[in-house]
Amino acid sequence: MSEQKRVAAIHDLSGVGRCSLSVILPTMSVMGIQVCPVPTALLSTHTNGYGDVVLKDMTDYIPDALKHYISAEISFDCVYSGFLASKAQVSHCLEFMDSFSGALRVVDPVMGDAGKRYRTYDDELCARMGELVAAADIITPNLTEASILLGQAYPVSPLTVGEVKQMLVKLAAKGPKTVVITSVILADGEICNVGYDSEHNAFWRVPYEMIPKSYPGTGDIFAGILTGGILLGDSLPIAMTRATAFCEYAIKTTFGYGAAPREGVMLEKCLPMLVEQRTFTEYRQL
Ligand code: PXL
Repeated sequence: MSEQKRVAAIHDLSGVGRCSLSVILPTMSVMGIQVCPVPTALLSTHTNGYGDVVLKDMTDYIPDALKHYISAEISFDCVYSGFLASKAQVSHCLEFMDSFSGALRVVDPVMGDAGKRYRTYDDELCARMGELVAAADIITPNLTEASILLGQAYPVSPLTVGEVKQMLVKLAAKGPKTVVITSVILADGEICNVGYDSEHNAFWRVPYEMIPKSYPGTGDIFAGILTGGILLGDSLPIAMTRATAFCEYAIKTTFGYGAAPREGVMLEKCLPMLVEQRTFTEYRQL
């Protein structure tokens, strides 16, 4: 019997720009996890830097694919949702999660970055994302998405540890046991990914070096590796550190080569790092 974990990844497939399924498939596969893509939309490129995008909405496909998986008695160890193309897809993700009892529910509430919403997300879709968050075990918003979910303004200045803990606790109060917020600038000068395990009342931070460029898809890579780590038995701080270490390495590689940011990180050069089974321990308590 295979012990391999199987994940349904409900996310978009963008042809150019190294984000969403294009980066989740290779990273989680290298970790030894079977990723089954459930595309929410097909896009010619991601929506950030290539002008007018061709987008084919896959809303009708998702419930039909789910029906097929149920009738074929296919099960999943995890249902992981990301970029959604319509409000109806929120209901489809909930149906997917409800259909596989015991599956870990991971919601990456992809909605925006650097204080701005992605152009395909409107108020209603952002509001419905809250329903998915409420049903999740683990959520992985960046600071922009965490602010949207909490109905708060995007913080323009660094946050105190107390303010960050408050955001983590308020998000956990919406339902998920585990909350991770990425790209947080702390008042003590550190740039961190921060996490909260509400069952053990434990707060974590994983600092990383800030690079003065932003690459699309790094949040997707982070969420995929974090999910993979948890499925393979990592604790929260170890999985956060594994995901942070890989993103930092991929970003520094890409920055070092001077590649165009809109193309995302140079993943192909970096994947071998994920074969390593060692644990990553550069986390601290928040
Ligand atoms: O990486 C997040 C993301 C996912 N999917 C699409 C995007 C983006 C960010 O720009 O445009 C289509």
